[in-house]
Amino acid sequence: AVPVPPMSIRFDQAAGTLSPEGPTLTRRMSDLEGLFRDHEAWEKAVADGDPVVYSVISSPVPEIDRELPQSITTIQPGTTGGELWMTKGHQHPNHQGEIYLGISGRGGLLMFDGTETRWVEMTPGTIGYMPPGWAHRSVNIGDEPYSFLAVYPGGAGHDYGWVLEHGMGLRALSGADGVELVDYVEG
Ligand code: PAN
Ligand code: ZN
Repeated sequence: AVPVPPMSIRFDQAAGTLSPEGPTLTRRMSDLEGLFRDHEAWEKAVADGDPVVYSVISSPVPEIDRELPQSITTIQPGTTGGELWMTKGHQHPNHQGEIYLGISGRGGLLMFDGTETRWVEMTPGTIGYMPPGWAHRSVNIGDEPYSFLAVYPGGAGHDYGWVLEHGMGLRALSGADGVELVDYVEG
C-alpha cells in the first residue's frame, strides 16, 4: 500500500462506482461459511449458483495507520433460511471507530461489544456510528440493493474470526412486518 496525495474522488451514485478506484471485493455465498443460522440452507444456496451477496469497492486511499480509507458496500436483497443477507461482520482488532453513511436502499447496522447489542436502521442520509470495540455487521432489510459508504481508520484492521467465535448477539430474520431480530443461536 502506497500513500496518496490530496485528491478528490468522484462517486457515481447511479453506477455505484468510485473514480479513481482502488481494489474491489466480491463476497459470494460460499465466502459466508459458518455465519447463517441454517447451515443446510446455506449449503443449498452455495450449490444453487453461489450468488454474489455483496461487493465492496474501495477508494485508492490505502489501509495504513493514520490514513482514512473509504469504501462502498452494496448488499443484494435476499434471505437464506429466513435470515436476511448480510456482511460477514468484523471487529477492528485495534478498537477504532468508524462511520457508515446510508446511500440507497434500506439496511440495518448491527453492533455487538461482546455483551450488549445495538441495531441502527440505515436509510439514505443516516450516519451510523460504531464506537471503538463494537463489532459490526450490515444487513439488507429491503427488497432492493442496500448501499452505504464506510469511512474508517487505515490501521483499524479486520478481525473476522471474532464474529465466528462470539457471534453478533442478534440475528436479523425476515419477519411479517419487515425485520425480526432474534437471539443468536450457535450453528
Ligand atoms: C466496511 C466493511 C464492508 C464489508 O467497509 O468491511 O461493509 O463487510 P465485512 O468486512 O464484514 O465483510 C467496514 O466496516 N470496514 O471497516
Ligand atoms: Zn469496520
